[in-house]
Amino acid sequence: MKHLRGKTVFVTGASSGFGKAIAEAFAKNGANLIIAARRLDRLKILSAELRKKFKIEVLILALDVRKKTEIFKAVKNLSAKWQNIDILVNNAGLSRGLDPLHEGSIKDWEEMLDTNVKGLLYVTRAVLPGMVKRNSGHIINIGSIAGHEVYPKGNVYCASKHAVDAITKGIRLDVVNTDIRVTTIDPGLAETEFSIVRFRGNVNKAKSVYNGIEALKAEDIADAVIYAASRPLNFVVAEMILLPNKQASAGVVHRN
Ligand code: NDP
Ligand code: 8X3
Repeated sequence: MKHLRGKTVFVTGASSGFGKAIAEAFAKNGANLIIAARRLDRLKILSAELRKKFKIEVLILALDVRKKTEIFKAVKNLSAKWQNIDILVNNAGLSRGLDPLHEGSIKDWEEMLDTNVKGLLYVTRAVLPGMVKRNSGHIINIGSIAGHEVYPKGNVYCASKHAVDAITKGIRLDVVNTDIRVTTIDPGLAETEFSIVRFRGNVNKAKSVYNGIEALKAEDIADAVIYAASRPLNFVVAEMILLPNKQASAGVVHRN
């Protein structure tokens, strides 16, 4: 797509699932990429594949979005070539556990809030000033249906995604006098490593989340991101909710 060729796109959580598919989709459209996550080995493999296949440039950042000092340092130290980030995709995130609040693990809550909320804020705070200065850019947050509705035992994860929804709206208000665009893409059930992480490696339990439905694929989310990113500059996709056809709401799923 001509709008995306040569753009600099920063994708957090690019080592797996949506982030990896989003990076691939931007690469396919000729964008240059900054890919970030904690698992450097995976980023190296992805980077080599994308460079070779799409002849684009890729910068790898080994980054834990919970570590604010490292984030600000990494963004500040970007070379001139990489400094002008056109599109930031705040995708890094996770769920831990599925428990009633009175039995929930405080450690799990902190990990979700530190990653999904504070991590997204830190990365945005580091990147957005450059966009404001240049009067151009696009922030694309990966929210969730869990940012619109709460499902049983989803308490803190849902709260973290409600926060992403509020932050997205807040940024859009704060940059309304600029040409910057702010989008949230909010999927329902999509089969990635998300549930494996939620259930700490219990693959069978993770699989059962998607039993009897055709869940969304990471590529479906990447398609939506590319749609939003490639609209003309006067057009902002403010919010998109993406559900598999047999999911009617966060908690209502018809399984065959
Ligand atoms: P995956 O588990 O497949 O991918 C999660 C990504 O986030 C990984 O690349 C992981 O990288 C990265 N990540 C997690 N914690 C950190 C951290 N502290 N610092 C940097 N990167 C981190 O899950 P998905 O692709 O499904 O999830 C992506 C986003 O989509 C999340 O925000 C999730 O909440 C959201 N979402 C998922 C849905 C689903 O059903 N799958 C539906 C709606 C929203 P690494 O571990 O290498 O750091
Ligand atoms: C992930 C979607 O409904 O599995 O955000 O929590 S859900």
